[in-house]
Amino acid sequence: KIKSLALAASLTLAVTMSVGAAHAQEVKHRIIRFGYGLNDISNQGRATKVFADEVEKLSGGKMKVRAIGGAALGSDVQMQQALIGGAQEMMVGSTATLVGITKEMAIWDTPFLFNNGKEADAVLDGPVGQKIMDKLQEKGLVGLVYWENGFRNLTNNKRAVAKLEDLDGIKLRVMQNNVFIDSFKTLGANAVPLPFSELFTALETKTVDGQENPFNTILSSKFYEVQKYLTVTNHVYSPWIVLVSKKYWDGLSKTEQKVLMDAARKSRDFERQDTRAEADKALADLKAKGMQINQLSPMEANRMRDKLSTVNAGIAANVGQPLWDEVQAAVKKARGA
Ligand code: TK8
Repeated sequence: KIKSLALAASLTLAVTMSVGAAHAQEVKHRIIRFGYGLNDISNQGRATKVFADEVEKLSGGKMKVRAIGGAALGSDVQMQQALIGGAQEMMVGSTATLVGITKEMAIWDTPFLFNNGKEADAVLDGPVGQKIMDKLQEKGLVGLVYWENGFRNLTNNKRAVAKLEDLDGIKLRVMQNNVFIDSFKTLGANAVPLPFSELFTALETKTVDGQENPFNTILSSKFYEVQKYLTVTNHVYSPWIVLVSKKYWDGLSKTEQKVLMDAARKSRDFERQDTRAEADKALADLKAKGMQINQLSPMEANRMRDKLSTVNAGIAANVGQPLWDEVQAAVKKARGA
């Protein structure tokens, strides 16, 4: 009797396991709403298309990504909340707008952290980049990969900014993020946090005088139509991050999760290449569109850097010194120093 009970138990276990295994490999028909803030002709839109095509291909046409750009599903912050609540499946947006959820994300807002894309790739794709990404999970978000938003540059309508003092009193839109608010206040500007989705109108109606974003975005969002002056500051490198709702993710089979992960990696590699190629010629395009370009002299760049060192101390205190040190060490390693 005892033997047959044990047999029954092990049979039940075997059946459960094989059902579990089948489930782990199952790929269901799914529609994934993937939201983003820029328009579909932007680098963000192009890479989203690559992601969508790859998901469809890898899932044999079963999983379909509905790409919804232009912040039609809401601003970065609104979409993050929809993902946490399970009302939306995926998005891509700035890491900077995540600091209210995961404070460690502020590390990527450190002014002048990276000198070039190669350094950024090495640190973001390395252990510390993964560690910071993984912190999102306890808040209901799963980060898949970092994309490149890029090095940010300053535009405005008031005056050519060639030195630190030229920033005085310029009403500058910044992302909804304390490090950005602090940074630009420290530099003398009047920093106004606004979602990206409201930015073009705010510039057009002169609610704000200026903004800062990579060349790619200044071009694809047509900011040149409403901004005269551009200063090449490269003051910070912004990553984008591809996110999945954790509620949704946990309901996927292992195979489905792998489809999303593999497609995300492919989209990342495409996106960085595409973004860099576009950035390389964007400055000439913006000039041709009539923007007046200023290069910041090395001396002025150093003055800005010095002023911003107080901001760095604030970030270190906020994310914790050990994490700050870990990132600095990773940057040093990436630099080969
Ligand atoms: C797009 C934003 C944008 C960012 C900003 O949703 O807000 O200025 O650079 O890319 O995430």
